[in-house]
Amino acid sequence: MKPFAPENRPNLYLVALPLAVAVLGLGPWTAALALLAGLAWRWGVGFKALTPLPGPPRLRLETIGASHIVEKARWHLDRLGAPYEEDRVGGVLGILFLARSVPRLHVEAGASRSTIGDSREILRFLWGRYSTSHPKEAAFLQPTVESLELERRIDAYAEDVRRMIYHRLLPHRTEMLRFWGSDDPALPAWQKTFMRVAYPLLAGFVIRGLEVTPERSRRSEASARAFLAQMEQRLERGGPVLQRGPLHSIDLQLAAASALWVRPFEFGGRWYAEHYDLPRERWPREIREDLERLHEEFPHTTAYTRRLYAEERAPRPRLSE
Ligand SMILES: N[C@@H](CCC(=O)N[C@@H](CS)C(=O)NCC(=O)O)C(=O)O
Repeated sequence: MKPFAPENRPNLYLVALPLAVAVLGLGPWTAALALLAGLAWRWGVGFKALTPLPGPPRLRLETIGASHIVEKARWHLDRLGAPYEEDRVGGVLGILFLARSVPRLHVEAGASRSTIGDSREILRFLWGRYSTSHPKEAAFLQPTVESLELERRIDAYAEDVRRMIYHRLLPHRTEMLRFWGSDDPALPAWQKTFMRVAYPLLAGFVIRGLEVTPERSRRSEASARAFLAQMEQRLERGGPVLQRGPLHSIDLQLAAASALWVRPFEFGGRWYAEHYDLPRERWPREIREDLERLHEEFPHTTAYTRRLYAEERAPRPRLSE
């Protein structure tokens, strides 16, 4: 989502070329030469990127603001201590312009570059990459039959929570824009301006794309409650979710998926708290009251989520590679 970055400039040039040809009335030979120049530029940029990078592959996590699915990947990287950089984009823009979802983990090694575009696959990659080099730190990522089955159900619950929150928050433009990054000083100005100007378009896109209708939201709310009722039983004694053994990735996944309604202060880390989060008093009152009713209804999940965030969310020391 950086159209003006040096590696994307040839693409911009090629997109603008037909317009320039029409406006300037360039003949076929000049147009062909201009096209060849653009293709050569793009080819050169591509080859430059093939230069091997020194050291191990670099990890870059592409994210948006208030996403609990992004938070799942970010928290796992932080807890593992994997060295990575975060690359934030304004909410909804990536899916609207590039048809891609977040989180996306880019593994950059110069000549070979890969991208993983699904949070579950990111967790499997981290387990594969770090389980032998750092077995102690990566142990919480080990998948089991039970954890994979729960992961599938937590992902479905996370989608229900997202629909519940969008349904309530989309009519509140200022608050929604803050969650999408309108106050983030690190986001490019064009993204923030676009989000503000095109808010009705973005909101409509979310409503259609994620089926944020009153009926679907009601059904999501019922499924989320049914799932939480089962988690309450599992967490009666204070956790962990698997009811034995040390803390596991599945605990982090449940806490991250619940974070949008539990609202732990530590969600997303320091940058998020400063530029995305809304203090309690700035939440629209009816939404806040609705969410706080869930705290009373599901006290074990609420307490467990708060505890994990307070005790386990701080990034671990970076692993040596
Ligand atoms: N199954 C995917 C779902 C990811 C997903 O739905 N991400 C949302 C954010 S919660 C997204 O990409 N939204 C588009 C955007 O805001 O650019 C995963 O687990 O990674």
